[in-house]
Amino acid sequence: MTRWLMGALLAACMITPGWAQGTPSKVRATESTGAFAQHAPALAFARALDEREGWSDEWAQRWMRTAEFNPQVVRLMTPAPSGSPRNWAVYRGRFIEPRRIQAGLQFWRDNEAWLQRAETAFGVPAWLIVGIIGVETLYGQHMGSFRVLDALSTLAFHFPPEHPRAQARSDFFTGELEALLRKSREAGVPPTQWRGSFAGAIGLPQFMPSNWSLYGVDFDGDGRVDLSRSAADSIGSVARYMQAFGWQTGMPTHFPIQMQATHDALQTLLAPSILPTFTPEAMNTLGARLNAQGLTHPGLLALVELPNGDPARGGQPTEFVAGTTNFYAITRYNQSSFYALAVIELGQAVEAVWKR
Ligand SMILES: [Ca+2]
Repeated sequence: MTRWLMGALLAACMITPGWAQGTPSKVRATESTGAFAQHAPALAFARALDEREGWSDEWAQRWMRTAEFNPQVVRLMTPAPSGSPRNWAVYRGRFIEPRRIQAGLQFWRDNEAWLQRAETAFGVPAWLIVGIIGVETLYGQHMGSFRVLDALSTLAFHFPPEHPRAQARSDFFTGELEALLRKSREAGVPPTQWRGSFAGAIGLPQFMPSNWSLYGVDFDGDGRVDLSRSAADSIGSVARYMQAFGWQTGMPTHFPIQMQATHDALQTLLAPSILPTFTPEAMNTLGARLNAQGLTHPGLLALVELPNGDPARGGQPTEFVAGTTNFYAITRYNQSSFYALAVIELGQAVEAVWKR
């Protein structure tokens, strides 16, 4: 058994154990044996943070020294060699399936009042929240067992250099490591205690630490935001996040398209990617034919391309939909049109059964 596997199994047995609300002075780092104990850039980062925050107990430096390098995190973050073409049908099949729809129905049943309250407070529909939490973690069943402090330290200081945006990503994860240290101190929780994905996302909605601080909601009113164990807090936080990123109550997410565009027109339509850019009339004129509802949509649209593998090797033809600004808002959670459409279809599939 590899050390990583052993760590993962151990972590799985103690995912987000309960903690008492502590105070920073009592939550002391007792070991200083991590791989980052001798890592000059990491320690310089921590020293600067301690100085900036006025942490005279050297909170950041002490915890930085306990962080471990995790090679599995680097492997998972390294881009796969470009090979098989993207396939929406395969991706969709992983999420829009009976087991996940059933679990979504149970989640809706268990949390009906919270979902309703979120809808009222933030204008974000229950089906969208159910879709997001279902795609992210299967309603809390797959929240990740990586030690978040190790994952973020590894990605901040050893980001795979072959990634096309390595420096920007490394900066991003340094910011998230800072947010984790700050959040932990505020909550009186040892930074080593958080478990999450290999990218450092935490809890039922897989929030990054900075999002936890910015958009976390104590929806059940117990005095803290708990995204690992409180479905209510997770529901409120997802709703607040979607509201903050421009969700507009009542606006559809997308419309069907009958594709009749020429090759050149298609390139024009795809150039802005998922950013809504075209009026319905312009899109229709370029050959992406909308139905009556799409044609009367008052806002801008994006042509969303959904390849189904390589048609020359048995793949189905590429599908297209017209995404509204609400479709775009979902991609602020995860920048992928496959992700956004899976969230929409899962949430609406669960809602269809719920309302039956
Ligand atoms: Ca709470």
